Amino acid sequence: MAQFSDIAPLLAEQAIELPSWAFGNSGTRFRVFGTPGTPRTPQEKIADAAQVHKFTGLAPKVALHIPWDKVDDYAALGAYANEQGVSLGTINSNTFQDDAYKLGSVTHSDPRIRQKAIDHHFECIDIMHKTGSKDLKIWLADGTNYPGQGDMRARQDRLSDSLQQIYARLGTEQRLVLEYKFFEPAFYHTDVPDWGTSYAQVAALGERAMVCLDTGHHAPGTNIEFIVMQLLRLGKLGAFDFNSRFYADDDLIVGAADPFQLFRILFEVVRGGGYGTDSGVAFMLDQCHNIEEKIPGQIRSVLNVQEMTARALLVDTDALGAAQSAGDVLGANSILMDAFYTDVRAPLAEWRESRGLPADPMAAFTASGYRERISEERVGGAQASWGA
Ligand code: LRH
Ligand code: MN
Ligand code: MN
Repeated sequence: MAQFSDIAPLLAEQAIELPSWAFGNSGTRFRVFGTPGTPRTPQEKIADAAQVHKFTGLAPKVALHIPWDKVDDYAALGAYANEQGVSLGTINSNTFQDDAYKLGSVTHSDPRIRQKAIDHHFECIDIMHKTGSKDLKIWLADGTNYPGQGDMRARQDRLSDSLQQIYARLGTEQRLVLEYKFFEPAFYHTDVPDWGTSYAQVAALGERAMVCLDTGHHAPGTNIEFIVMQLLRLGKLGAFDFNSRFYADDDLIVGAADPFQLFRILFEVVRGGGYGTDSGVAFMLDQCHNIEEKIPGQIRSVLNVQEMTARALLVDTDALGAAQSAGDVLGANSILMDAFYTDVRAPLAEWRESRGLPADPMAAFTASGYRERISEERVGGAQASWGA
């Protein structure tokens, strides 16, 4: 197996983007349990995200969701983020909350509604120019609930046409990243349900259109690392939305439900050239914290990704390749498992200290007094998402 000192320089390349909405109160359709000190503004969400970076060194960017993070002056918001020690990242569009989109957005049969949805994406691109964001991330709630409700083929054609218009509007350095999800809120059919549909749509657009893989958006039992491998092989894996799930789109802390799955995914990322500063694969979290505290929830999340990345980097790929070629089924499996079972927490703590970071970011955040300060200063924090 590789030594920790061999992989240490690679760990320095890790950057995980945080979702602004993880810092607001959000949760299930049932009770949304608030946290004292919840941000009331996009600025306060960014300030909280900056704490995660301050204590872990892992999260230099914050993704925005429009209109949840709508402000008058995006350049000023970007400058504010820089003052906090982070920068603005992906812009997420949102065509799933207006009454107009009840029967669809960019796939809608009514050209006026379709135009409204396209215009929203144009607005997001304008914002990207002001924030310096590279990626426009599109997730669509479009779909139907009943067989016969919509013409699935016509909807796919309209999707393609709308995406073309949006793609054409991007700047030369900007990318379109299309996220898929197998169900919810539509239950009979979803217009972008799987990686294949997302791939077919983005492949038709061009080089700067990519697929986003949200780890919570697959049927139970799906081999997600296979999808990772395939998209990297095809040069179309643009981004991850990391989270974990037991049943559906649970949006729980990444690596909490199934650390082994996270390890397997990250191993394929490394294997396929998707890791590192120049890989073109954006690592993002997409999570909600309903019963746990939000800033520690995000700290735990980035540390989980870091731990499984370190283990994935430790795999002895030469020995693995040899075992695979020799047809050594159990030998190959044990080489992978050796890396997975390696506890990297102590060397990671040392590595953090060597870079001027706290050995234990959770404890350092608790000791900082930030939580107490925001609880006193902020009253009436914002709802982040679905129930708004
Ligand atoms: C959809 C989704 C998508 C949205 C986010 C709030 O389930 O994963 O990425 O933008 O949740
Ligand atoms: Mn997502
Ligand atoms: Mn989701």
